[in-house]
Amino acid sequence: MPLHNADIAAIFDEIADLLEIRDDNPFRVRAYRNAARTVGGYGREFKTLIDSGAAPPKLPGIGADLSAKIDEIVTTGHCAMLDGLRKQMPPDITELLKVPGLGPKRVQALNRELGVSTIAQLDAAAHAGQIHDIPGFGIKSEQQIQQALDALAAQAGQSARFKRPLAAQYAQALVDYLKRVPGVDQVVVAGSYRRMKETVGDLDILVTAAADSALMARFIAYDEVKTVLAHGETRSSVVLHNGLQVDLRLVPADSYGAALHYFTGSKAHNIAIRRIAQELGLKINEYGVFRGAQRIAGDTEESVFAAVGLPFIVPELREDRGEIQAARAGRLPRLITRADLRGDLHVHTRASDGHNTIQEMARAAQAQGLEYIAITDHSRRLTITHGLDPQQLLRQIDEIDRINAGSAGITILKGIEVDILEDGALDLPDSVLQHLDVVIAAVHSKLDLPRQRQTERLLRALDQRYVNILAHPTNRLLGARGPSEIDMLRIMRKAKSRDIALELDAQPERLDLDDALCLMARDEGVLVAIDSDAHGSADFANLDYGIGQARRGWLERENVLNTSDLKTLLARLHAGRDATP
Ligand code: DGT
Ligand code: CA
Ligand code: CA
Repeated sequence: MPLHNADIAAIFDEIADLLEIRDDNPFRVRAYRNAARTVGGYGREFKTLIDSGAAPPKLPGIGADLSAKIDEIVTTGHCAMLDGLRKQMPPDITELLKVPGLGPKRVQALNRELGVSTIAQLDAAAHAGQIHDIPGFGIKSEQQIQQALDALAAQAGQSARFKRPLAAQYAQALVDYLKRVPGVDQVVVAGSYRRMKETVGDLDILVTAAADSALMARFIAYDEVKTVLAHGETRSSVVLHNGLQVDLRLVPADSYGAALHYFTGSKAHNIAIRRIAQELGLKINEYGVFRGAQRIAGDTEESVFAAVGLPFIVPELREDRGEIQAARAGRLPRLITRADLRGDLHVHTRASDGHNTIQEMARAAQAQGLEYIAITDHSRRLTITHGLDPQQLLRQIDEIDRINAGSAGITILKGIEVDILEDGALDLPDSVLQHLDVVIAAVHSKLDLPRQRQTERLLRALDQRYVNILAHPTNRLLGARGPSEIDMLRIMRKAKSRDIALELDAQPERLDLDDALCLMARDEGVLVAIDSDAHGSADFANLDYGIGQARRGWLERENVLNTSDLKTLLARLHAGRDATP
């Protein structure tokens, strides 16, 4: 089975988990955690580099010891240190970390106090009411654990969806492989992937090829393939080692457009288009558009849309959420592109839980074509992230002034990601916030308050004078945590009245706002800030995911705060402060 950076990262993460569960040195834990992040986010495969004899790259936080471990993993497929740790610990204990709300510390306590080391034992202990007596737990946490276990059990019945970065890594490698098969012409990934959905259920790949190409044989022989579900002349399906299903279809060149339209979907969009075709006396399927027996369109997607009287609709909009009516009326949005983003307003550094310095982040942002970034580390309340207190923040402000004075090409704005406390007050006083260019307010605790209280909490935070942006508004984590209960319409209207932007946090596991909420923000006239929430210099790539989500949410350049040039941006940020609550 091929070895990817993600596999190396998983090994480092497991080491960090095990070390943390057995209460090892926190710096050691952090070193493995950071290494996992760095390796997982590195753009080139370590295995390819090491196999080719190239010198391994020098990466921040990867010293000689970790470098040697990477070498060992790549060459042997194992890590002796992990094997050793596993032998010392109960075999399934890291499974417990998958229960939302259980971190290594709590797993350790459960194991120490109750001998719990499996999900089944945890379930039994929760049912027996044994958990709430452990120091640090209580009736509430016992209930939460039970709920989380029920949710996990329900999820186990459904097949997992893949987050975009992982799907993209496998999709691109497979497309490259298929393009190298002799006789193959076009290779395109359709389905939800092409519609830029945040997660995909499976990959749907279309290929045009010469009649005598060995496409299907080569496809099922791909080295990532674990199981072949179907193998035919025009259609095959496989499951890769990581569990991702791939459906491959060979389509005739003159049906390419019709097939691409059909397999791009969504199903709801297809059905709506088919209804229009029927009204026009046409038949539409994956082979083309037909009047009687005569084919009138289908070689390109444009021809398919034109046959039903519509201009081209981009894949991101094809959800039957009004795109067909808009296309008819000539009112399709001019969707935002990555090139429209002039800056990034949510960036972390080593001062809190980031991995790079201010200068390193600025350089990386500049290389991505950005004109400004805001440094927005966490505030003091978030102790696990080493949040800044007023003195530390004021020192960072001075440091940014010095860096800005001595460098050109990119402007560094002074900011903070200030914690919203349970009552909606902020973690830092106005006397400190007033020195900043950008204040992002964010909830990181008490995510499960009842709807009314959560809404009041956010409304109160939005009334604080210096707030410019509400970060990751729902706090959902894809596949792990649902959105907080919030009356989003009231939040949006308050934000609009105070010139506050809502964030689309572009971390691929957050993508919060989601597409539907972006659409709502657009309708309500609230500005959206598309931010990387970068914690390392490679994370500016997140902006692409954010743009994908924003496009699915119909956002145009005018709807997004950080498409402004610096002067306009600063004016907008200041306008909010002067709008009286
Ligand atoms: P996924 O894989 O769950 O993320 O979502 P999709 O949209 O990729 O769905 P998938 O893989 O089941 O099918 C790919 C496309 O094929 C889908 O977007 C539209 C088309 N399609 C599938 N089933 C039907 C159907 O019953 N009717 C129509 N009109 N189109 C369909
Ligand atoms: Ca699919
Ligand atoms: Ca499919």
